[in-house]
Amino acid sequence: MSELAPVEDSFQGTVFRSTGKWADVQAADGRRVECRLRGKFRMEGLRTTNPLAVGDHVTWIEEEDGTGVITEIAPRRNRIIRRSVNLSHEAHVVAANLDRAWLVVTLVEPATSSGFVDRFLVTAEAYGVPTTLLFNKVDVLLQLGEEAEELLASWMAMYSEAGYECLPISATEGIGLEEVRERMKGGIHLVSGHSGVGKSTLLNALIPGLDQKTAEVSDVHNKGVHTTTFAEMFPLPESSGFIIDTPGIKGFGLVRMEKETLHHHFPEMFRLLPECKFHNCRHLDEPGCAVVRALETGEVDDERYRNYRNMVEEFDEGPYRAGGQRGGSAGI
Ligand SMILES: Nc1nc2c(ncn2[C@@H]2O[C@H](COP(=O)(O)OP(=O)(O)O)[C@@H](O)[C@H]2O)c(=O)[nH]1
Ligand SMILES: [Mg+2]
Ligand SMILES: [Zn+2]
Repeated sequence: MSELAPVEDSFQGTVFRSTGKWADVQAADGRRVECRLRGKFRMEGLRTTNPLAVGDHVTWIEEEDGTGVITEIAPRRNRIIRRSVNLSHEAHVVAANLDRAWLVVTLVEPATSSGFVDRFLVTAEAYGVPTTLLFNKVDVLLQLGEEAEELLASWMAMYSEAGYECLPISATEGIGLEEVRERMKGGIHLVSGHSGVGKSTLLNALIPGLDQKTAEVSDVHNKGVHTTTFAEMFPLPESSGFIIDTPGIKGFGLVRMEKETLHHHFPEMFRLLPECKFHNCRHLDEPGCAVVRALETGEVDDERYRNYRNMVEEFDEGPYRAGGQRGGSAGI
């Protein structure tokens, strides 16, 4: 008589929706299974309200009733967390294992500020998530004439020189979307940006049949009702990629960032650090600073630098202050 326990078949998959203890998991072959967690899981020593997040890679075994039991959560490559709404010491993991963030920016209707963009980019850097800027509504810009076109060109120059991929698109006219589709084949992608910039319109264009509510609908019928913080992930057609929509989340939240190393998250400044006289130069008022020199040649953009200084000041005064209400975390 053998004393070996029977070997259970286990499967690999990715969580594409998660509400508390249950998660919807998609297997590599496209099969979808509703799974629950076995026992207690604690990832990375974090106290989280949700042990499972969208984007988590899991192992599960099948139950007789067709549901699954998750036995393992793979270590996360990265994750976005937010402070839980109810319990201030617990974090809510919004999404995990992101390959890329796509920040939708509009220069008109509505105008996005570079301060907002830079805050997002700094946080994405700190989380280790590469970001592409999508300049949406270029159809509107093109109708506004030369000045508007120059504005777009200057923004694209500012961010591509800083090291970010920039794509001009129009979600309604289909401009530039083929490139976005191509770039999203495979991997997990997060779409973010201010309200009204066209995120839902973009998702609808990328995923036919998705039918996410856009401004025209939601403004009339359910003004300001988008309060859910549960992210949802949708499979992209004709690809193994996923796209994440985060309704009600305007930016990345809660990342531990030290005031002293904030400048590490500005890639164009970080590149210059070895050329500064002091190895721990913060590019503020130190002598022999290569970043300050680069401002004169235009190698570092004034506006990016100004936004950096503003963030440093906010650390000193405000909500990011170490030991302050947010415990030294920068929330956006
Ligand atoms: N002209 C133009 N309008 C757009 C474009 N993309 C989105 N919109 C419009 O902008 C408004 C807000 O779009 P929506 O997708 O709801 O924005 P969200 O809040 O970011 O999800 C809607 O009226 C869309 O039709 C675009 O590329 N060009
Ligand atoms: Mg929307
Ligand atoms: Zn310096």
